[in-house]
Amino acid sequence: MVARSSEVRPSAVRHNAGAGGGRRRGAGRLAGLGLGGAALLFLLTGCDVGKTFHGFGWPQGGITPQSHRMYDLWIASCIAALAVGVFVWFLIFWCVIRYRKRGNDLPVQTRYNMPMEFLYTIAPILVVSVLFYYTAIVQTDVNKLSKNPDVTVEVVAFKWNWQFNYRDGQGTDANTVASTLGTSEVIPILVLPTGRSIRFEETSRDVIHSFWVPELLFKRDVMPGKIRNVFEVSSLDSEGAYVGRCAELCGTYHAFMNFELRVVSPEKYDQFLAAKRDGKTTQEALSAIGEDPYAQTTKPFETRRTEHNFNPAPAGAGR
Ligand SMILES: [Cu+2]
Repeated sequence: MVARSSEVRPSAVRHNAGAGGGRRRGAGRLAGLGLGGAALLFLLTGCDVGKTFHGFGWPQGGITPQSHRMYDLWIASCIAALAVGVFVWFLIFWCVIRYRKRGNDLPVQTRYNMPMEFLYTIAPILVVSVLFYYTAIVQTDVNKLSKNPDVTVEVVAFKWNWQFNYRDGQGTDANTVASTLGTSEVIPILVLPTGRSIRFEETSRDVIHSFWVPELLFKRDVMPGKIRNVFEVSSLDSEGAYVGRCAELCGTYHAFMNFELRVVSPEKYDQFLAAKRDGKTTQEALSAIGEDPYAQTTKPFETRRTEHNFNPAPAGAGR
């Protein structure tokens, strides 16, 4: 049975009788809730929320300004989602307890309550608009390309390794001045300087791969054909060795497709590039600038390819 809105039920009368006091109490509770929320927010901003909650599942310690902005967006979105979630849980449990069944009377019906319906509609739109606004700002910043980046490197992916070409300009018309090629025995090392803007121009020789250095908090697909996926970081902030991986399942040895990003000082980078231009190998050039010539963060994988397991004849063949 559905109650018509014109019906006045005993429970409704009881509620209406105390409506003035109830509304005041409701307003008081709402104010208390708002104050509590503000206090919680104040407390949370007092400490490093990201660190306390381990980045809410995102890697911490990004090494570019872009990664810091993406990280902050992630943390803020998580806090917003948690705030909404906790508020909804509170409302659910409050309704369950406050309006649990007390008799056989149908409770007061609140259909066509315009303020409530308006709130249902406007609150999600507001939340989504705020999230969209900040996402658009960060995304635009991350995708921004400058006219004249300090360093341009061409990332060439192939099954199943990487080649890094240091370029003298942007686009396909530029020339490669030095190159590093990965093999099954030696992990390719991409040497880049701190404090300079770097453009990555990606292209693939065969299938779709994905260029991923976890510390950039960023990955971008490497596409075959004429598509050149380009992105930039405005600087690399800390020297060190960072593992890089292919993040797109690209075939049998996809998991072996690792490389290393080695971030060095601008002076060392210039010396490295000069040595490479002089015809030195990447390992010799790294040794010349006092760096470990081999990858520190990953090692070549054992492909376990032998004459016994390489394309073995199917069982029973030849009998
Ligand atoms: Cu791949």
